[in-house]
Amino acid sequence: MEKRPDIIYLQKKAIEIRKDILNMLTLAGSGHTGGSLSIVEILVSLYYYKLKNDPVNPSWPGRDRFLLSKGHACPALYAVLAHKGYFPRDMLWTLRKLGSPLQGHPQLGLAGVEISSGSLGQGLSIANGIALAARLDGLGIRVYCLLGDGETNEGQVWEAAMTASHYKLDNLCAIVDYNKLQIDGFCCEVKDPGDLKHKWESFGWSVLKVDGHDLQALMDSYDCAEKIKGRPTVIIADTVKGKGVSFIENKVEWHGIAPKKEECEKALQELDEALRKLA
Ligand SMILES: Cc1ncc(C[n+]2csc(CCOP(=O)(O)OP(=O)(O)O)c2C)c(N)n1
Ligand SMILES: [Mg+2]
Repeated sequence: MEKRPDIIYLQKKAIEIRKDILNMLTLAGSGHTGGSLSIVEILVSLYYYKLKNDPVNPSWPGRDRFLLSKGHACPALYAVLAHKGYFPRDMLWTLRKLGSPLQGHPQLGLAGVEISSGSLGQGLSIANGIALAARLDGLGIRVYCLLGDGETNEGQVWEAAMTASHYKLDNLCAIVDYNKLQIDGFCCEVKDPGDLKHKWESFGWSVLKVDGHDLQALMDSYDCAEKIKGRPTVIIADTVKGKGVSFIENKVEWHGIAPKKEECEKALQELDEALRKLA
């Protein structure tokens, strides 16, 4: 079993990533704030603990693959990739600028980005293909795919879910960012996904539920998923959209807008306070 990083180090890292996300979005003047903030711990626990990866050699064939199917949350992915050393952190401040490789949705070509995404519903199908090919090639890698809960309204997700269980893709782990909100309302009001655990189980998946902001619990769930053989596993990560900033948390209006300068300053103060408490 991999050695676990110090939990305070990871908690601090999560706050630093949140600060970078807010600064990036504020400088860009547009983008997805709530859905980026909700996935920070999911990404930090993957990239700083679970994923076999090599930022110096991002196309190393032996790497585990991470696919951000909910591509609009890419500010979180970009910030984590920069902190891991895939590219210089200064590039973060070019988010959404003309000619920047850091566009509003991820594009292939940027180190660490495995798929272009943004059109919701497609990531799990691609993850199936990668997981199947890896098994045929005897690569011994794992594939992780992060979906939004609203995204699971897409029919393609369920076609992919059937495919994965049909082919017994136990090297595949889906993660659902269960933040209960989507673009213009609460998921249960827009199109109620119902009992997600039940649904995935009936599609032949093994299901784990976890507090999506508890780094230790997330690391446990990735370890547990790896041990489950003969079927794919989905981790339903209970999260709060906008997590970490009081006036952004759980607010539908913070889906597709960036903070203004004053809002960003207020948010950064809150996060600095959280950092001081950890010190
Ligand atoms: C195929 C497709 N339809 C619509 C959109 C527009 N869109 C962007 S984000 C979003 C909401 C997705 O909700 P969820 O998956 O819960 O992600 P969260 O907002 O919670 O991060 C929508 C509908 C899209 N990107 N792709
Ligand atoms: Mg959501």
